[in-house]
Amino acid sequence: MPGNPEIKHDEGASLQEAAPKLKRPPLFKVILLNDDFTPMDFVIHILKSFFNMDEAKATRVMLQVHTQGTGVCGIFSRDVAETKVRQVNEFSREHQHPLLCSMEEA
Ligand code: TYC
Repeated sequence: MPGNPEIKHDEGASLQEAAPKLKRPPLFKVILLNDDFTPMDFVIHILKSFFNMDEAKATRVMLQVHTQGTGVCGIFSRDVAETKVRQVNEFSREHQHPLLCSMEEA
């Protein structure tokens, strides 16, 4: 009898699986840091060639870094962000510029 308080209705409770705890993998912001030495044109070139920005967007981001100290180049998976950071820093060193690229969780 469904309403009878003497009858227990918990059959199957012990068979229930735990809810799967699926977390989305974290995303990472790739950022540029300002310095006093890297030429503005070089930074614009980096933003166009490594982050597929057009001239106008690259100029805006470069000026954001120049005036605020930091700026976001893009948001990527961990692997892609790590590769971008390494490529930008290697390219800057090859050209004897101190430009620093880094990443932080978005
Ligand atoms: N501050 C640099 C200059 O005056 C330009 C610059 C912009 C450097 C952005 C780094 O991430 C940077 N030449």
